Amino acid sequence: MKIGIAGFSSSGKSTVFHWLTGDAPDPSRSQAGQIGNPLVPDPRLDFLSTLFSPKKTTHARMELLDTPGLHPTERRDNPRRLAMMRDAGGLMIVLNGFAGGNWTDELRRFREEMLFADLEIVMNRLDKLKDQAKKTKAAKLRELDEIESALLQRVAGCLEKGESAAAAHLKPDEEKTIRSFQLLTLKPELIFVNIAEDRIGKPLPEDLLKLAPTAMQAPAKLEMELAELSDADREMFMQELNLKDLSKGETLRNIFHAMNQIVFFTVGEDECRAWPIPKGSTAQQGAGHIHTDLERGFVRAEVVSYPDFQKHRSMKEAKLHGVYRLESKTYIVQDGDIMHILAST
Ligand SMILES: Nc1nc2c(ncn2[C@@H]2O[C@H](COP(=O)(O)OP(=O)(O)OP(=O)(O)O)[C@@H](O)[C@H]2O)c(=O)[nH]1
Ligand SMILES: [Mg+2]
Repeated sequence: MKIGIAGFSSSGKSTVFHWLTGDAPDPSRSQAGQIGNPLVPDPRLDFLSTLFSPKKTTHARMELLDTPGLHPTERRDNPRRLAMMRDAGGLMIVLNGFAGGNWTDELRRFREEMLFADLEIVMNRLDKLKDQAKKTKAAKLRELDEIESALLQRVAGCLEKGESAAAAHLKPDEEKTIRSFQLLTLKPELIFVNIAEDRIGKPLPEDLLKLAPTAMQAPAKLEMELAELSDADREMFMQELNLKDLSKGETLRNIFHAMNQIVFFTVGEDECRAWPIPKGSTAQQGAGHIHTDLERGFVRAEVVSYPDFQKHRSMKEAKLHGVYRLESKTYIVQDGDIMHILAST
């Protein structure tokens, strides 16, 4: 899943991209959007790896796309920039927490840009459907257009009230009908405030949390500079700054979860691995991420939840203690499950 780093210009997106991916922004690629693939650190996988000492440990990775920022006043180029965000499956919205502006206001204005852009797409499509209705003769096609039209009117109703398209609470099949429009306000999002040193340890403002309850903050630029120091120097600076932990790992995990992604683990002496899947996936769908043959030939999944595995440390011990389960293809995978897929090939 591609996650777009979005925001107004100069909010610190490329700095955040550099911090999270380790890739320095390449100016020649900034217009097209630079992509990086950071892995998602997971202490659970590290623990499993100490148990099995496998030849290989493979963390989940995600795809981050650094997009050029929207200009708040010179908006000529904004449509193209918004289009880049559309292509992403989710958004990390970076607010400028180092230049002294009002973050809540910045978020409100950014959301407004997204709402207007979505409304424009929805209205254009509604106009088109209206024209089409006059020409289309086939009853079946007319019916499909009417369904789509009613759906889009519902979405437009939300957008006009200043609510996101997500507030229309679309059912999965409805969501599918309008998926191709890639509405920005339908995407999962994480609000990230890129703060300056003087905000370390202070909570986010209440009015911002009211708008975005899962918003988080970190001093991206400072943390990147700290990462380049020797361990001793880093500790010294961190103490001086009253910075308890570096938050890159937590930020990556937060993004991952905000995008409705979870992992399941496979373990063994060859490889311990985290497999990213959308939340709500079935065991059979999860198996398909490993190999299509495992999905096709799926018979059962041997499953132990992470806390149980942590306690008993092997499938065998889990079995002895009654926390080992055999699940069918419709089982909904839980974050951290240790799974072994049994398939007929
Ligand atoms: N003091 C301070 N400056 C920062 C911080 N983050 C970014 N900057 C500075 O702000 C300027 C813009 O940062 P970028 O990361 O390039 O911002 P951007 O959002 O990618 O900008 P566009 O791509 O042009 O929209 C640069 O000069 C950065 O050095 C920060 O946390 N603290
Ligand atoms: Mg940038």
